[in-house]
Amino acid sequence: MSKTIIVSNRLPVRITEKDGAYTLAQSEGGLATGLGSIYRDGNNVWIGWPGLEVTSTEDQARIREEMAAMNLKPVYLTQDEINNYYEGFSNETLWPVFHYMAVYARYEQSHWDCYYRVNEKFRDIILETAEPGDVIWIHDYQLLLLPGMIRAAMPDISIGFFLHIPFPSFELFRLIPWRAELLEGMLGADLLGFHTFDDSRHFINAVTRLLPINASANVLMVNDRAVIAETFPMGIDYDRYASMGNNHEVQEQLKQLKDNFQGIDMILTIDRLDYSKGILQRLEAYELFLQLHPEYAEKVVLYMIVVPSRDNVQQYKDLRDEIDKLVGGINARFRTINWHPVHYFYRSFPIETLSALYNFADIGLVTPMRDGMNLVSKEYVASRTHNDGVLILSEMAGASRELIDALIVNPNNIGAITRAIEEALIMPKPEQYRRMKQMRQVVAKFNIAHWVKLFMDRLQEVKQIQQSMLAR
Ligand code: GDG
Repeated sequence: MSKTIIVSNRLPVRITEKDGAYTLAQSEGGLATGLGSIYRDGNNVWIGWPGLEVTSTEDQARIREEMAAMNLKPVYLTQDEINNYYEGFSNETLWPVFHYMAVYARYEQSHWDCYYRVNEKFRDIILETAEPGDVIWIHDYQLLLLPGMIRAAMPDISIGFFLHIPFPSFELFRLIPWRAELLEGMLGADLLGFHTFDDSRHFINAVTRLLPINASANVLMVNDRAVIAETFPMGIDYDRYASMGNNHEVQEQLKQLKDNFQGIDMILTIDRLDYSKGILQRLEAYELFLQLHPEYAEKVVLYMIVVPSRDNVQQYKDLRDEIDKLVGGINARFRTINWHPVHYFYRSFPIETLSALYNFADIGLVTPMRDGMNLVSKEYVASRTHNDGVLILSEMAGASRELIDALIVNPNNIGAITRAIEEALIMPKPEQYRRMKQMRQVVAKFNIAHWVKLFMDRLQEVKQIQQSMLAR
């Protein structure tokens, strides 16, 4: 019987080490939830890196065995590979260029060489498992070469690829020294999925500009094989967020928030520490708001969670220091005896705390400079079971194409964010209900299960299209 193989850089488990003993726990991420029903089924499997270096071969074997029972298969990476493939090429070349921050990009031959080798390492482990008739679904920018490498070994197998971050316009993409190799790698897939129409257009455009391949609409002919590039905006587990307000722990925390912030409007922001998230610009906008509206003193707070990430990299360290400085400056300038205008947390929280905050906050403020989709905006919407609250959303987030009833802003326009905060704070309830209801319908319908099904069904269709073209 054929099986489905999911491949991503990280496995959907959290693995922790204490005194030489390893523990595995299911991860709660959106992708893990969405694909859970697939990889746990029958002899399907999810292949990826367990997230930390395991050096001893005995430990590797033991973890491999334990994971096999969970339908997982680890790809072990050495510290050198983590540094060069993951931190290096993935996060210091592809990430900045794909997020339109090319000034941060490094182009190192040694990073590229290692990226290539690690993609081969993934290929070898897939080839131990894959059989003709199987379906392989590869995820994200760390594995752009993998579809091509598998195609070379198994010319007829079904391969889907989904990119979770934006695909940049050609003028950005062309900067990368290994641009043609990257596209050739991606074109090993039969179906390439992107969050937005623009991302898929940018990809098709890059292919036709850089390779001797023609496109007819979204179909690219690669050696007589039709490859299709299409838009699949990713959704969330709507029911989970919509029902979490009934959870005892969430209710307890919600009660505490109500006691602590009586008569105060809360603006909520949640991001991973990253220069693509527009955290500094958002703080500047809030500062300007407080300056222009002294009447809001003691009546509004910005509740800001920044989840630590990559802070061993200088740019990220600098960003963290800048945030510290700005938050300190705003609080020093505007605070009163009873009131801090910014509540800033540099750490992660359990999902129950996020849910309580999503339920409580009057405004969700999501202003990335660039974001493939942005799931936080959808989680906020799904949690608003009373249909009140206002979402302020950057036009640079993929989610802005679907959540058109948010207050949409250009994240570089500080004045526009400030005005959106003003507008959100005085928005009449009926208008809040109207907008939130529309957005909730979208998030409920195009949920994660819908996304997975749409992609898998389409991949099957593409294979049929290819076969009928061959028969002609
Ligand atoms: C890529 C793309 C695209 C955040 N803080 C905590 C926490 N979170 C959870 C949120 C949300 C997720 O992390 C972050 O969502 P993103 O949309 O930013 O997703 P990423 O995986 O970071 O990024 C992005 C996404 O892929 C999907 O394609 O949308 O554009 O960059 O789910 O709730 N969760 C917990 N504690 C926290 O403190 N438990």
